[in-house]
Parts: sequence; structure tokens; C-alpha cells
Amino acid sequence: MTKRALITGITGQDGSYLAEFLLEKGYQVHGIKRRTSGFNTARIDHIYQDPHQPHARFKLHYGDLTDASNLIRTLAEVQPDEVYNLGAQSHVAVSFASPDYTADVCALGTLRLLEGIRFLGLSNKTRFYQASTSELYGLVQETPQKESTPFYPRSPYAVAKLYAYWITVNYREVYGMYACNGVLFNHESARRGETFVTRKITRGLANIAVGLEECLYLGNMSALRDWGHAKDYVRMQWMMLQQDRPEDYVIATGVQYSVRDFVRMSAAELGISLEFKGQGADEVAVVADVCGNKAPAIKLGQVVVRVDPRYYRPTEVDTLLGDPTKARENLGWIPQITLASMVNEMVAADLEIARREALLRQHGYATPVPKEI
Ligand code: NDP
Ligand code: GDR
Repeated sequence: MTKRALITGITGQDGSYLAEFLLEKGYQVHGIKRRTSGFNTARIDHIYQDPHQPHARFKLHYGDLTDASNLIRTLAEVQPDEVYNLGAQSHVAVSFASPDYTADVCALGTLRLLEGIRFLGLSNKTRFYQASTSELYGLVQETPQKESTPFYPRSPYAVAKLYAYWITVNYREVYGMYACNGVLFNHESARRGETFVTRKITRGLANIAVGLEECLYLGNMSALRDWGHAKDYVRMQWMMLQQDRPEDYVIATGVQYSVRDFVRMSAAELGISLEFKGQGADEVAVVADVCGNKAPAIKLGQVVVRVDPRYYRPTEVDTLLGDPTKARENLGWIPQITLASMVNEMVAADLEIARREALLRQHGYATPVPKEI
């Protein structure tokens, strides 16, 4: 029998990789996408299948995590073997601006799905994966963070995800559902949203390299994160649902870098050596050396990164470092993609986009569109 998976957040970074992964495994993949005024399927267009094809294994359903009746109808129609709840207002900084909406989507959205599964009598059939987060650790109580480390969320996003974490545990305990949390540390890729710091850096530096922009503005460059690759992490999401018993797992690399390190590594991919000067809001990154031909618009001494305190968070999560021992020992999960190769992939992808944009502008087919990110 072909297994059926339902993915919320299928149009996002993880949803797109997970859909690819499950299609390769032979699943029938259903995804919930939001109605937007423009197209929002760029990350999954390459796996789209015409629903008129008799054997199409990929289907999108309009829906929203804030809409319980829609979720129940979709669950009833799909009768999924596995539900992956990846949908979220996932930006920590934005959650301070939209706390109510963030809670509705991230916290109550999770409850609506779990309750839908229960209400439809699918508790014994449907396995449930909840996209939990290292942001739960917030003001860290122990380093490195593992499954037993106490939580201390530091943003409306993290508090909403705390509810989602515990309601998932609760439905497992009360109704015997196969429901589990993957407590995932930051994971990135060339498909990462442009406003998260890694992608903002690779995109910004690539734009500067070809002369589309002059300077990149960042917030707290001393923040420390444990960055992995999204492809490795979606494999683990699936593995978690294939076990005999549902359990919660920390997924991380166990290695930590600062935002400043990520800037330095991304610049090096472009042949640029940076010198960091000053501190706090006065810190800047200056070009100390350039080699190769990847960054024709860069000049020695150019200030390519400045700090803009607008990007500071009201309450920051200064440091996160995960301990993935349980995932390695119980499931044999070991991340395959190193940070260096991920940075290489992200910079190469953004450089290609920047070069194409530069060419279009040069020939009058595009004009600069300033974007606030
Ligand atoms: P993205 O922000 O790339 O994707 C979020 C997805 O959720 C998008 O498909 C988005 O749709 C969808 N979405 C947003 N609001 C709603 C809503 N109201 N109803 C239905 N869908 C909605 O996130 P990632 O792929 O990076 O992350 C996937 C999940 O994992 C998220 O829950 C995130 O919080 C969590 N997580 C992510 C980590 C990471 O480092 N990437 C680490 C730990 C947890 P649209 O495309 O229309 O915006
Ligand atoms: P995070 O990711 O908040 O960890 O949440 P993000 O990339 O946004 O920030 C990481 C760190 O970088 C600092 N930072 C900046 N961040 C952004 N976005 N923009 C900047 O200009 C900037 N300058 C410095 C931040 O202050 C922070 O310390 C991500 C999301 O994917 C969540 O959904 C997920 O739950 C967690 O990872 C684990």
C-alpha cells in the first residue's frame, strides 16, 4: 500500500525538502498551502504533478493552520498515515511584531491538527510529527542542550512553540497517539528564507560582490548557533515516525559558530578576506584582501558589513548548541553535510541569482527594487 503523508508548511524550506524525500520513498504526498495574492510555490514547482495524471502522487490543498474546519476536512479527505506539522510563522523577530498571529498558527494550529486527528478517529492510524525548536531553550539552562534540558523560551514564537511541544506530548499520553517532537536546531540551505541570518548574509554578500548593493546591515553578530543542513534534518523527521515507539529527539550538529564566523566563511567563498573592527553597534567588516574573480565589484578597504541595532531583538537568544547523542545512538542519524559545504552551496546559489540580476539590469530588463529584510 502506498503511504500517504500530509505536510503543513510544504511551501517552506523544510516542507519542500521533505516532500522531495517522501516522493522518492514512494509516498503519496499531500501539502497544505495558503491562499496568497501571488504564487508561493517556488520551492516546490519542480516536483509539481498535474492532478489530471491518473497516477499523480503529489497534491496541494488550500488551507491554513488558523482554520480548524479546513484542517479537519483535509485530514478526512487525505486519511494520512503520517502528518508533518511544519507550518509556522517561523521568524523569531517577526513574532514580537505579530505575537497573537504567531500564537494562533504555531500553538493553536498544532492543537487543531491533533484534535482533528482524534476527532476523526485517526488516532491509531496517523503518526504525527511536530516541528519543535531549539528556541525552546532560549535562555539556556545547560550546555549543550539535550532532550532533558529545561526550557526557557525568549520570544512569542518560542512560547507558542512551547505550547505546541507540550500539547503534542499530552495527546501522546492521553490518547496514545504516535506523536513526537523533533527539537531541531537551526538548519539552512539555498532554499532558506531570505530574512533569516544565514541566507541574508549569503545573498547580501553575493549582491555586493557583483555590485548590486554596497553594504549589508546585520544585528547581533556575536550570537552563537548550531547550524546544520535542512536536507539532513528532514531525513530525521521521517526517521522519527518509523520507530516502534514515539519519542522526542534533539537534532543538531553539536558544533557552534557565531554570526560573525558565518559572515567570514561566506566572504571567503567569494575570495574575500574580512577584518572585523569595532564592537557592538560600531562593529564593521572591512575588505582586507580579494582573490579570484568572483567579486569584481569589491574594493580593498570597502566596508561590506555594518551593524544596524534595528535588527537587535528585545530578548535575544545568545547561544545555542545541541547534543544529538540520542538521535545518533537510537536512530543512527548522523548529519552528512558539513557547514563548509553548506556555505559553499548557499553562496554559489546566491551568486548565480545575483549575476543574473546584474545582467538583467545591465541590459535594461530589471530595475533595482529595494527590499527591507
Ligand atoms: P519556513 O518559514 O521556510 O516555512 C514555513 C511554512 O509555513 C511555509 O510553507 C508557510 O507558508 C507556512 N505557513 C505560515 N503560516 C501558515 C499558516 N497560517 N497556515 C499554514 N501554513 C502556514 O520554515 P522552515 O521550513 O524553515 O521550518 C519548518 C518548521 O520547522 C517551522 O515550523 C519552523 O518553526 C520549524 N523550525 C525550523 C527550524 C529551522 O532552522 N529552519 C529549526 C527549528 C524549527 P508560505 O510559504 O505561504 O509562507
Ligand atoms: P533564529 O534564526 O532566530 O535562530 O530562528 P535567525 O537566522 O533569524 O537568527 C539567528 C541569529 O542571528 C542573529 N542576527 C540576525 N538575524 C536575522 N534574522 N537578521 C539579522 O540581520 C541578524 N543579525 C544577527 C539573530 O539575532 C539570532 O541570534 C531560526 C528560525 O528558523 C526558527 O523558526 C527556528 O525555530 C530557529 O531558527 C531554531
